[in-house]
Amino acid sequence: MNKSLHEALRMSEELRAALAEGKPVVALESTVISHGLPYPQNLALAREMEQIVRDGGATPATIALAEGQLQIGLDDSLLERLATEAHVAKISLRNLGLVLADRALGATTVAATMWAAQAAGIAIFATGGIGGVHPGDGMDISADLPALATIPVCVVSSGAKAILDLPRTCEWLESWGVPLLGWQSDEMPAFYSRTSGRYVDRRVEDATAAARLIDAHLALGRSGILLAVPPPPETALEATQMQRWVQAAQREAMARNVSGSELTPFLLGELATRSEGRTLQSNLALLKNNARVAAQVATALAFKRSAHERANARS
Ligand code: PSU
Ligand code: MN
Repeated sequence: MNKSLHEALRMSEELRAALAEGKPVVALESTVISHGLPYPQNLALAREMEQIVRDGGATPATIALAEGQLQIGLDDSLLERLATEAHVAKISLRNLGLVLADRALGATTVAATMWAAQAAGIAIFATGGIGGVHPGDGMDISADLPALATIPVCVVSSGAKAILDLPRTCEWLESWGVPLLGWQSDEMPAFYSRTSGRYVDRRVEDATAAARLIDAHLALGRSGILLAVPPPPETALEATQMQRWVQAAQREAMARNVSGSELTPFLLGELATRSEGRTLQSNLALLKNNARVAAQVATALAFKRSAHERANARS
């Protein structure tokens, strides 16, 4: 790691120790807290995800920008600021350095969180849904996709958010060499819905099977890998009903000229209103479930890597 990068990263002592000892760690993003969910559910969710990771035997590493540093492993007061402050910058790869220079508060998207995780040596990252190709002329593509194409980190999510063009998003990931694993499923989930009609590259039944494939892919050091986890059935929403809400939200965004980084938060808010909170309940449930699965996979991966080291030490 070069000197200025070293200075730009701040890791909690707990995490530093966990990583040095090869213990399981799960990275968590912060845009979902600041821009993806309303207060106070966002703060409760941020705390719950960390607790779920701990209950799963791993150390949580929530990531954000504050005081001119990329902070990995946040204290509760920073979680609270991310959840409550009105002006939190949404950080992707394009503005990461710029907001570091401003020393402003910033919440990391999937793209920026992947980058930070990789810089810190964290392999597994849990979130709700990745960004992708927005419907329309195919020109609005989330920086999450190029991040997945170039950063060797495993993203545990329920696929791409429901507001996106899922077939085009999957095509993009295929072109750029990002494998799709399905958690106990042959199908790619569609965020709030368990089915999409698109198939994954490989189905995995448990964390050990997932860790084996993830380890082999990440060892190539080329690109990320997606572990797609269907949302819990109790709060999953039906695909055709979802499509009606999504189309209505998209018409509203067009009418109000919402675009750029504001589009995703706007659409998520519209969906929550139109569904009378059902998308919000579903989103919260799948985020927690993904944290639980990620902790299992991080534990299996740490076990596999330490077994490998022990075998090497013997030979
Ligand atoms: N997952 C959620 N809610 C969210 C997001 C993910 O359940 O709000 C965030 C992620 O941070 C993701 C971002 O990177 O939305 C995508 O934004 P955009 O489409 O502007 O790239
Ligand atoms: Mn965009």
